[in-house]
Amino acid sequence: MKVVHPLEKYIRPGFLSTTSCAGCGNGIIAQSVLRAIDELKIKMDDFVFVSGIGCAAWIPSPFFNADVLHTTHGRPIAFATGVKLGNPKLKVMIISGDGDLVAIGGNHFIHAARRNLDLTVVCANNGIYGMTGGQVAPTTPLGLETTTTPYGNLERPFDLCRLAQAAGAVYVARWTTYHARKLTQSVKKAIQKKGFSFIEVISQCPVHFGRRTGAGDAVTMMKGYRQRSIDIGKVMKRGEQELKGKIVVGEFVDRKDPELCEEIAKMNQRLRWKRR
Ligand SMILES: Cc1ncc(C[n+]2csc(CCOP(=O)(O)OP(=O)(O)O)c2C)c(N)n1
Ligand code: SF4
Ligand SMILES: [Mg+2]
Repeated sequence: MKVVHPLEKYIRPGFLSTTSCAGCGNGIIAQSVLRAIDELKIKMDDFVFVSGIGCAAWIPSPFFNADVLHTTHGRPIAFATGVKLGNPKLKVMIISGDGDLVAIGGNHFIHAARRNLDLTVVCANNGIYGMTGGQVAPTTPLGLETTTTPYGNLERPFDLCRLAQAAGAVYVARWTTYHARKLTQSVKKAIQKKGFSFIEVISQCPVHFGRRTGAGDAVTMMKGYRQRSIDIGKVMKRGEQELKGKIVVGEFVDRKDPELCEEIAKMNQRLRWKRR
């Protein structure tokens, strides 16, 4: 008897193999996203998935059996903005890497959050430029030796969740690939949320981050995620020293704010009345 994976129905026929290296966290992220869609029972036809360039950009493209835009490096949010404004009924989800979204794409990221456009952004944060050979990213931890920081990274990394929060996102959460079930629940919330939702997933790149930096193989990296994670609810009780090296996980923001497409629709309605 042929055993069929319950999520296989969401994969484009003929695209069951993956471009990711063995042990990469991207597969876990793909599974969590598809499981969330499955549990919500939303049709793939209702979605447009958008990614930029990088290993994480291959999570939806070409594998998800839906409309998928594989765009240019740093520009997935710009393309997604056009898609959403063109047809606000669509559910637009961006899945891409940390470099793509917050290095070259950083301005698109903060302004989409500021506008509170109804987009769901899932960032696979492996702390490095994976696809191009392990260069430093704005998420690389201090002191880390990468291809482009052979004597250690001197630049402080961004806290992506705090960045999204400060820019105006209405839903912000961080998980690691160890938290696959919680990630699924979080993606479900983000999809249903009206406005700019951001989920950061700390994800292992065993090939570049793991091997070059001594973080180890995929299993060792994921064990590290489990050991180092601390729930945001427990953070207040801990001192700064105790939080050193920890990964704060959980929901940072879950609130309401006027959403851009709805505000545009209201404005058009007002203008129609005025012209009568
Ligand atoms: C305009 C432009 N600049 C640089 C590149 C080269 N480039 C492709 S992917 C990438 C970084 C990928 O890192 P990230 O977005 O973190 O994705 P990952 O591979 O780590 O998943 C870079 C610098 C490019 N394709 N286009
Ligand atoms: S290079 Fe790293 S991020 Fe890219 S597919 Fe391989 S393990 Fe994943
Ligand atoms: Mg990366």
